[in-house]
Amino acid sequence: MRTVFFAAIVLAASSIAIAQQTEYYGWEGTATLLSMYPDSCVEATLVNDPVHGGSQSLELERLSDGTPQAYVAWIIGLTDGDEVTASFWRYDITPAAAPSCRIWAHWNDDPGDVNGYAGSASGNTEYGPGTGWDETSYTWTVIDGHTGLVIEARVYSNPGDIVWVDDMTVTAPTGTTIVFPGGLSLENTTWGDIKATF
Ligand SMILES: [Ca+2]
Repeated sequence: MRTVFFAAIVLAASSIAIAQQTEYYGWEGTATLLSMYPDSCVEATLVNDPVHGGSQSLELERLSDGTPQAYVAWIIGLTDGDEVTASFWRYDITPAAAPSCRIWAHWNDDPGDVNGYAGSASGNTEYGPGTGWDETSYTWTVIDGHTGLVIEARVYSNPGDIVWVDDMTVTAPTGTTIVFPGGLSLENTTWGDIKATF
């Protein structure tokens, strides 16, 4: 996944004339999540069935009573007025009932810590048809001086509920950094390290 991340940087650096960049993540490697909140709120596993694309998807089993926030992408270097669109495919087969999955996000104004939190950024309130795979997406517009956004997959509504996620796409302005699971060695990485790679 490190290769994917550096490829993303090269792509970003080579497309300065283009306003937006789009990156893709399909859980085909070994990384599951960037982080989560609260701690131990989900069990995240890579599985071979069901799969939307490739040979693996992300399985999320809710462990906590509170709504789990599974961090699947992190966009750094945003400024007011920027637009970020994220989408992923989700799988559940219980129409109008749990388990269900939503795409959501929160602001994170600390570019050196994926666990930084600067308030909810809302998301797509639809739970989907619950008839197998469907794609959910949302577009966030940056306000109030926020500089980072963390995309979440949320699992509703009870401990033991399981959903699957696959084929994620994030579009953000050129010049920002899109981080996917496994894309950074977060515990050893500072914003200075990130800047130094450009
Ligand atoms: Ca996949």
